[in-house]
Formats: sequence, C-alpha cells, structure tokens
Amino acid sequence: GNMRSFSVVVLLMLVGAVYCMPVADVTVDDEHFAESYLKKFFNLTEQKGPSVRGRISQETEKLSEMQRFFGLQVTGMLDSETLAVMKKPRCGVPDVNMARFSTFGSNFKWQKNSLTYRILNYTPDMSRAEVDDSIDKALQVWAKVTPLKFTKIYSGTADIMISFGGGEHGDFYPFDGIGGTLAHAFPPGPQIGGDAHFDEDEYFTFRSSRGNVLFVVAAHEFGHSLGLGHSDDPGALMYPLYSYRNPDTFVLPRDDVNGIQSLYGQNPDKDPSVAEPQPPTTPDACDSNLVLDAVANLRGEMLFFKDSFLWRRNPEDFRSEQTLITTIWPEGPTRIDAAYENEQSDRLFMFKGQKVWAFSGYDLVPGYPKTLESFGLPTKVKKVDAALYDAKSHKTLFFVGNNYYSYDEAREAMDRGFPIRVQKHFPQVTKKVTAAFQHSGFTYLYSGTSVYEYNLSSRWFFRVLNNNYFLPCNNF
Ligand SMILES: *[C@@H]1O[C@H](CO)[C@@H](O)[C@H](O)[C@H]1NC(C)=O
Ligand SMILES: *[C@@H]1O[C@H](CO)[C@@H](O)[C@H](O)[C@H]1NC(C)=O
Ligand SMILES: [Ca+2]
Ligand SMILES: [Zn+2]
Ligand SMILES: [Zn+2]
Repeated sequence: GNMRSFSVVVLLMLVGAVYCMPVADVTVDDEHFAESYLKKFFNLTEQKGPSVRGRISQETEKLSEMQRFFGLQVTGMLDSETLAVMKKPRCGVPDVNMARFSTFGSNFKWQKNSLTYRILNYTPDMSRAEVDDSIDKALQVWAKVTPLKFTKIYSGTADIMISFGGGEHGDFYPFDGIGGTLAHAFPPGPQIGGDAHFDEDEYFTFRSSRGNVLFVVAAHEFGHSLGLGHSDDPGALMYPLYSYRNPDTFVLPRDDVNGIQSLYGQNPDKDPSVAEPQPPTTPDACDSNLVLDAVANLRGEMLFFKDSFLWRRNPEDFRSEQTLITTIWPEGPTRIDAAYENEQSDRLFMFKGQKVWAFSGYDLVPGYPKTLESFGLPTKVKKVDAALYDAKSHKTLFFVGNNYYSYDEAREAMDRGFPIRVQKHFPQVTKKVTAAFQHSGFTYLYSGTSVYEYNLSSRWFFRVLNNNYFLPCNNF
C-alpha cells in the first residue's frame, strides 16, 4: 500500500522524567515497563507462538538498540541506568532507524512551502497569549532556516492542527497521564498528517524551568510535523528526551538544521548582511583539540563540562554519557568556568563569571546563585579558571590567571598568604590552568588539552596525560 496510509504510524513524541542519581534495583514492574517502552519506541513486536527463546532474543536485541542509541553501556540487560533513561520525559514518537538527524524520507515531506496551522484548543496551564506566542515562535524556529512559511487560520482544516488532550484523545495513541510522553506529532500527509497533540495531563509553562516549556516541546513536535524523525545527537532539538532550553536564547542546533535542509533546502530570503547566531554543534570527546570548561566529581561519578553539555562517567567503566547541563540542572548555568564537589557537604559548585551556583543533587541550594565574594575572593577577580577540592585537607583551590587561592571549607574563609603564582608550586604547568579535579588521591591540573598529574601534599609531579585519559572517545 501507499506509505501515507499510516499503516505504520510513525508517531513521534517527547518524554520527560527523573535523571538517575541513586541506583535502584530492577523490579518485575520495571521489566513490564521496559517491555512496553521497547514496544512503543523501538518496535518490539508481540511475538506469536510459544517460542520464549525468540521473544527473549528480540527483547535483548531491542534493548541493545536502545542502549546504543542513548550512549549507554550496551549489555542487552535491563539495568538501573537503562531504566532511568527509559523513565525520562520524552517524545511519543518511536526511535527506530536512528542516527544523527533522521527523516521519514521524501514521501513524508510537504510538497508545498506555504503551510497553515490552527490551534484547536488551549491548555489552562498558561494564558492564551502565551500559548499563541509559544506556538508561533516554535514554527519560526523552522521557518528561519527553510523556505517554509506558516499562516495561522482560525477555522477549517489546517495542515498542522494543534490540540491539547489527555488520555484517549481521538487517535489510536492515547496519552499516559502525567510523566512519560509529553506530546506526539504525525509526519506530513493529509488528514491527521502534520498534526501535533500535547498531553494535557502534563504541566506546560511559558519559560519557567519548573514544568515543560511549551515552546521547546512544540518546536520538537513541529520537526516531526515537517518530516523529521529523532536524532541520537544529545544536543539536537530532535533528540527524543525533553530538556529545558531557554526560549529567549534558543538557536536551532546544527544537526536539526542539516536535517530540515535535507528535505526543504535553505531559506532563500535570508539577508546575508544580518549576522545570525551560528547553529550550535555538540562537542565531540574524540576532538583532539577539545579544551574542557571544567571537570568535577559528583557522588563518585566524573563530570566533564563543555559549552552547554557535560559528559558523565562512572570510573568503573570506560564510557561516558553526554547530555545537556539543563537536562540535569534546569536552573544551572551553561558555558561554565569551573566546578567542584565538596564531598563533605555533598554540594556541587559551578562558577560562571562572578556568580556561583550550589546544587544538592538536582536542586539549587536556597540563596544561590551568590557572588565570588561570598568565598572571600577579592572583587577584582572577574572569574575563576578552575577549582579543585582537596579531600585530604578540605581546602578548595581556585585558579585565577597565573595565580591560585586556597579556601578553607571548614572556616569558610580564604587562607592567608595567597594568591601564590601557579608556577611556584606547579612549575610543569606553563600556561593557565583551565580545569582541575582529584581522582584516587591524585590531583589533575588541566591546561588546554594537557593534564598534569600531581601528588598535592608532596607537590610531586608524575606525568602529562591528555583529555582522553579520563574522558573516553567512544567513536571506535
Ligand atoms: C518493526 O518490526 C517488524 C517485524 O519485526 C517489521 O516488519 C517492521 O518493518 C518494523 N517497523 C519499523 C518501522 O522498523
Ligand atoms: C602523596 O605524598 C604523601 C607524602 O609524601 C604520601 O603520604 C601519599 O601516599 C602520596 N599520595 C599518593 C596518591 O601517592
Ligand atoms: Ca504523559
Ligand atoms: Zn519526537
Ligand atoms: Zn494524539
């Protein structure tokens, strides 16, 4: 039959949920949950007949596919890390055939550049004006980089019909109540094709990070309405998991621009004299010129920060998971200067300019962000380049230009006799310290792409390493 009959409905959706911090055991309920997840998003099919072995091998295969897609360790087994990713809020559209950007093929693109849209009903979570503005901005995200134009209509059938509804809402894809799926949309085509549905059991917001920003969810769904599938690039708008993004500064990432332009081409009306912000790209751990913004520990994991992203790595296994900082800390800063964990107080500090954020787990500690002065750093310090918590002495070292300061965590005051020139105590480091952390009792000072290994108490220098010593390049 014709692809457009939607015998295989390629539904796309965004999902939201809890990030993994503590590790929990996998229960029977979790196994059922995982099975329905794989059916919904990875085309796990109901196996007919009594072959239990066939069923198990298909589940293992689909689970491995899911783990590969999300950059998890590929075990084919349901572990707590995999389960935590399954429980994140996401889009309802399946993740089959995923790569960097994906499309449904040229059969699933609009054959015209002028499209209409209509908002059928409104969510009570926001004012009507906020909904109108969010929807309009979300469509403009795509219009900016393509020849597509969107016109709003108030009656009749539009190409893209937009509605809010909970549970069973008129198609064969009922929503699942609060959590899980946030929305779904249908690829280009007649009737339901192009339409976008939002789960009314979710809480949508205009720009608050406490709730699901409607602009972000809608911009993602409209990607599907225009013919894009999901992307496995964790920075892409078309990544299937929801992350908070600031609507006021959002720029469509490079992977999504490449995807939509592969279907529709560029915007011919773009004025080349107007400087537009460049589409952001996702940092690559395999880039030999990568200079990290900050490195820190968090509850036994290693965190490597770069731009709006971080990689998390459990030191026991040599692979890392990349995610947007705002996926974990919606209230956190991006493009940070430095970070460290105080293991005793179980707090993670992030520095950007003269501001400091403190997090306890996922939560911003009340009273933050504060200023650098709250640590007793002189006002002339405009930013710190790196911060390091020494587990032995409970002192935190702040690297600022060619100098460093020592902060006594117990006294909550700067130590006397500082700043000291970095060169005096760490003569091997000839350029600015750009990041720092400790691991297994050793101290690591990053300077550009090099990592200097020391024993801090004896100031004994061991060796120079490179970024990939701790941050694995997974593109084997
Ligand atoms: C899902 O799997 C079935 C059989 O396992 C296959 O026939 C079908 O094409 C698959 N669908 C997609 C969208 O990959
Ligand atoms: C660092 O040096 C101190 C003093 O010489 C020593 O006691 C300690 O074991 C060393 N630490 C490491 C990790 O080698
Ligand atoms: Ca839901
Ligand atoms: Zn989606
Ligand atoms: Zn629907």
